[in-house]
Amino acid sequence: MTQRGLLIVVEGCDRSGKSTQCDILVNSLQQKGIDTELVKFPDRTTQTGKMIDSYLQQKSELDDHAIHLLFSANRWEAMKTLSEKLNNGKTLVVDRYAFSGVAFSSAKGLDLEWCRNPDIGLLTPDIVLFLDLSIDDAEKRGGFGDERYEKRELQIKVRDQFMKLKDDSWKFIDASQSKENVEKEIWNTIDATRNLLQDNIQELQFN
Ligand code: FDM
Ligand code: MG
Repeated sequence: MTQRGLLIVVEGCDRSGKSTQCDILVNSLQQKGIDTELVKFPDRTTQTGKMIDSYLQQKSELDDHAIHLLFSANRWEAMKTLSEKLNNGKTLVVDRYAFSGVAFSSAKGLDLEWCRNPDIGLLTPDIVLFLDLSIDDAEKRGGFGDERYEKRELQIKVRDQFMKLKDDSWKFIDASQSKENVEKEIWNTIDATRNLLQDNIQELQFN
């Protein structure tokens, strides 16, 4: 029987280096001979993803609850494919997941518990890496972009919400270090967790 792949989630505020580090991690895992694929949420290519993309680019307006549910639907529609891949032995590195969903919407003022509900039942990550960077440091990295949420005040609130969501299983990575050092710290964390999980890998869990 093939051992299932790992579901590795990478979270963090904007400009923390998530996407760069996800690419590096996928490459490193592949080089070790581990069948790995990158997944990104929101997936802007699907029908829900196109609505989300238009909203983020401020080309359309949506009620805060409605966009929250769309982000969640965007994950739900991927679950069948992702669980099949994992069960076939593929490891997935996921750039943002439901934690971003709850952190951003609750930072806008929606009730935290209400925000959690639509994501109940999604695949549970084996590892959550949180790329930790202060908003001051994030801003020093050339400022935020033009998308809807890329504003200092909101980013500060999002970070506070992430801190409410974290639990003991999260691995905090100091994202203010050089790219190479962040890469090393992530690799060491993954390697340790992988060894730990290898002998004791559970069936896929749903939260
Ligand atoms: N975002 C992302 C949410 O508000 N909810 C979600 O569920 C997810 C996955 O969308 F500002 C926000 C976070 C970010 C924006 O993300 C787009 P990327 O990673 O910058 O594409
Ligand atoms: Mg962005």
